[in-house]
Amino acid sequence: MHGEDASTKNSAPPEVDSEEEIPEDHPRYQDLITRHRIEAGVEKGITHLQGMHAEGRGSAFDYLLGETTIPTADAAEKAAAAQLLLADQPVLSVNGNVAALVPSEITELAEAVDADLEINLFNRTDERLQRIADHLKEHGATDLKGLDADAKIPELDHGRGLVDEDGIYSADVVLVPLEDGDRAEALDAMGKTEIVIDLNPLSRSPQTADIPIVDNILRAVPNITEHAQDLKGRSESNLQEIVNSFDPESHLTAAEDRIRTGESKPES
Ligand code: PTJ
Repeated sequence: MHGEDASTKNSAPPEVDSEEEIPEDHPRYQDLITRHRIEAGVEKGITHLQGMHAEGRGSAFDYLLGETTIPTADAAEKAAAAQLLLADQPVLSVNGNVAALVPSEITELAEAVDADLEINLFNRTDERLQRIADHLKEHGATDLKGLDADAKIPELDHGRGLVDEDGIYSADVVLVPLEDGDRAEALDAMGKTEIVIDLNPLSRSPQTADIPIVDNILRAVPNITEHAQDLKGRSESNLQEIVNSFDPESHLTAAEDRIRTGESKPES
């Protein structure tokens, strides 16, 4: 997508009521799908209005990244799959943007790595929690955590610190996509192994993560699932090797270089 004239290529066809109406041959098809899902999420009461701002930021980074999974992001996604398969108690955290963008895909990932799904909201209300739970169930989720909220992330005030005692609170590995930096840091301080999906390589969340993934969640989640399916049955030592050989710093640097210059540096 680099070098395209965004002003002429970005406009959604008017009056799109369902995503099937978005033409698949549109050069920015994936971006239009993303915008449509977030808009539908807000209308359905599952995505917070601030989720639109978050998506706008993400979309700008994705445009500069070339709307593609760069090679080091693919390596991060493979390492994430291996780490989730190695975990004793993996949990995938779901907020209002994640629920709107990848409800089926995150449910499929949870099944592939035998993880729990936990709804964990920055702007927490019982009404939105329930709507997200219903929405995820419509997309195949069966067992959901996050509704009990019987534990608290230390040093994090308000509803955003509330979690389930038998979910995120006691998990060893947590996937936190599109996360606020404070919460990512607080989870890190609890000693969790954190996997973060975030299109901004400079954000505190990926900077804090053990495995940062700078990629669009729309591409990242299905790719982690695919890697997990390929890696199933591998020995623990082989999975650990995959995790150990992933270098978070090089991935963050490669993503930042790509965003700043539009070019991928050759692997050294
Ligand atoms: O549903 P809630 O109440 O939990 O609120 C969710 C949001 C996302 C509003 C909340 O967590 C928030 O304000 O997050 P931030 O601090 O805006 O961070 C969101 C990060 O996600 C930003 O760094 C964006 O660049 C990134 N992002 C946005 N869309 C995508 C993305 N990363 C990957 N894929 C995307 N599609």
